[in-house]
Amino acid sequence: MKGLFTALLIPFDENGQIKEEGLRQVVRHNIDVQKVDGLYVNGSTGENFLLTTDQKKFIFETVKDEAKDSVKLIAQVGSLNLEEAVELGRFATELGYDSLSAVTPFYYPFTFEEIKSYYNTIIEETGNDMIIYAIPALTGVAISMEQFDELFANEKVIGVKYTDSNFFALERLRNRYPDKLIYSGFDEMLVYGLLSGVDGAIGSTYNVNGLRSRRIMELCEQNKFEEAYEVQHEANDIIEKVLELGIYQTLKEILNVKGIDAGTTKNPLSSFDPSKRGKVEKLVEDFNL
Ligand code: HMN
Repeated sequence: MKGLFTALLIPFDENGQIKEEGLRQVVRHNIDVQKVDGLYVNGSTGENFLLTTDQKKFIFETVKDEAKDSVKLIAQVGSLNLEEAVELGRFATELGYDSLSAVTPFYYPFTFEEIKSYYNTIIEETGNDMIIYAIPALTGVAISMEQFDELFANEKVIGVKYTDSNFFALERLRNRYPDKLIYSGFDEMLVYGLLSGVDGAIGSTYNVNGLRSRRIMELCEQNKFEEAYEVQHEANDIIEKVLELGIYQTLKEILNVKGIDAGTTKNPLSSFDPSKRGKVEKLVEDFNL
C-alpha cells in the first residue's frame, strides 16, 4: 500500500452525469501513462461530496472493472450520513477495494468520541482496513497526537492521509508510529513529506504529473534531496498555475487537451473558462504533461 496514489478525477457531462467512457480513459491514463501505484477513489478530487450514493457506487464499480487488480485501490467512503458511509464501505469491500478511507465528519462540531465511534462503526460493519483522511483546512478537524493514539489503537486503522502543512506534528507522528502508513496529501509539499518519512502520497495533480512526482520520490529514496527539490520546483510551477486557473477544472482541461475525455466539473463548481484554454495548452507543452 506504499507509493504514489492518484486522487482520481471524475468526468461529468454538462448535466452532471458521469461519463463512463471518459472515466475509463482517466483510469487507464493513470495506470498506463502516469504509472501510479494506486487510485484513491471518490475523494475531494472526485467531487465526491456533490454526488448521490448511486453515483458513488457506479464510480467504485467502474474503476474496479477497468483497473482490475493492476493497482491498489482505496475507496473514500466518508459521509456525514454514517449509514451511507457503511453502505458504501460494504459495497467497495465486496468489490475488492484494498482499503477504505473516510474523511473526518465535518460541518457539525463533533466531539472526538463521536469521530472515533464513526471510524470504529465503519470498520466493524465492513471488516475492511481504514485510512483516516485528515484535511483540517477543509473540515476544521485537527487530530491531536493523543487522538491519533486512540484511533491508531484499532489495528484496522492502518494509516492516515495527512493533508496538512504541520510538519512538526508529522515528524512526531512518524516517529511515534513507524509501522502505520502515512500519505502526504499536499502535492506541492511532497518533498517535505518525503523528508519527514511518509510512505507515499495521495494527490490530485498526479492525474497529470505522476511521472515527475515519482521522480521526486525516487530521488528522496536515494537521499538526493537537493535534486528532488529541483524537481519539486518544476512540479510547483505547474501546481501554481493549476491553482490559479482552478484546480479540478484545470486538471480536467489538461487531460482534455491531451485527448482524454475528462469532461467538466459538477455543479455548483463552475466549469473551466474556455477563454483560458490557450494557457492550458501552453502548460501542457512547456512541461511536457
Ligand atoms: C482527495 O481527496 O481527492 C485528495 O487526496 C485531496 C488531495 O490532498 C488534494 N487536496 C485537495 O484537492 C483539497 C491535493 O492533491 C491538492 O489538490 C493539491 O495538493 C493542490 O493543492
